[in-house]
Amino acid sequence: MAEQEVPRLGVGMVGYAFMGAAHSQAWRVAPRFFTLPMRPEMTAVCGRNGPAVEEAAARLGWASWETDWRRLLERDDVDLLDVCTPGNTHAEIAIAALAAGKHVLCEKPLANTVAEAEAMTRAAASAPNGAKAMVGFTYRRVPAIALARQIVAEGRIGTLRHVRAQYLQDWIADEQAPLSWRLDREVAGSGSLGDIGAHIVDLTQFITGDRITGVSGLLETFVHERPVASEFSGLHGSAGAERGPVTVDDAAVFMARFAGGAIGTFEATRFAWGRKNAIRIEINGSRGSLAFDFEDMNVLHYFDATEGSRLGGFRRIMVTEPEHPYIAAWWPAGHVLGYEHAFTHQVVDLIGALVAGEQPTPSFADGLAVQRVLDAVERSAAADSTWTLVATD
Ligand code: SOE
Repeated sequence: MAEQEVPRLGVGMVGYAFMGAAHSQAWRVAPRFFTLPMRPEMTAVCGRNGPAVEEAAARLGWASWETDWRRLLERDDVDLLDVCTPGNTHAEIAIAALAAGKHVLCEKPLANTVAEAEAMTRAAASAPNGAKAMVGFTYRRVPAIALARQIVAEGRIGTLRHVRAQYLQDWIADEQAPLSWRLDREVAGSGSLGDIGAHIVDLTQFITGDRITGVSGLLETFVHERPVASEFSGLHGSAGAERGPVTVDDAAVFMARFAGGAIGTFEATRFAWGRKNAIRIEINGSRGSLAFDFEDMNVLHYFDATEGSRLGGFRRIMVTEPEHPYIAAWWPAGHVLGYEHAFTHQVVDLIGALVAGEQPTPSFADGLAVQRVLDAVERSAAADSTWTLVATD
């Protein structure tokens, strides 16, 4: 399709820090590598600080900027709001955008509470103008993860028995690492549980095609007070003399049952020295196993138990072949992809769904399902790890 024939999608992005930069990269790059049925236009970026958002617009490639997100709803040249702000603002912005008939891409976790996530899901279900909503559980779009989903869906792992998931980081393992909004319950909702535990809940539900039904959880805060940061770049900030309280969990572990009979163990922490962004998922079923580690994100390990014990063994699949999900648009085999590519794939899939008039996934209902698991873990942890059922509709 010639470029001028495809309709445009005016994007307005709220927030321009770490996630905003990753999303900007995706909006910029997606139409240059993928043939898209709609042309995204980086129409406006929004942030409260005028000079800072003006600078970000120029640096990240946005055509204009605003200091109030409500302005984006009034603009006819904005069709979609990309919400890259902390969790405490997601519900208000997303619900208003959907009511105004704008599509929404909202960063994870969907919200800070189940009630907010429910309201957002209702808003998505009743949005005028065919507006659609999607939550940004971006790691689903890592090619090796998408391949893992395919392998499970093809029945190659058989009946699922074990789901083992860890999300390990170390950016606050240093007790002097400064406070960021991610350590403030009012803003972030929870700590490691919502920030990174949410990802492994979504990923395991996505790969298995199953839902977590009950949990027993444990939350811990190791460091209760930290220096207040003056400046932040990505996850790291410069500390001043002032100190403030940490009001979220530093680590979360929980056991889980899946509806299909599998049992799971989950661990999310930002205190695992040496582990930078280690999302590790291992699945064992009646016919085989899968293993993935984001720190080696182009690789998926697959064990096929039907091969027998003499020559059987874990197969290291380099997920960079054109047959693999998303790869054909990129480089020759072995020319590996990185963190930012999954954000590009997210844009590609979102646009594909919008043009087809389909519900993009993960939907707000999927985001709500994750929120309910997080909520059950919190309730369980508050009740001495009592077995707690995950709410359903
Ligand atoms: C910080 O822990 C963080 O940036 C998370 O907020 C992201 O969701 C995760 O993907 C990377 O780490």
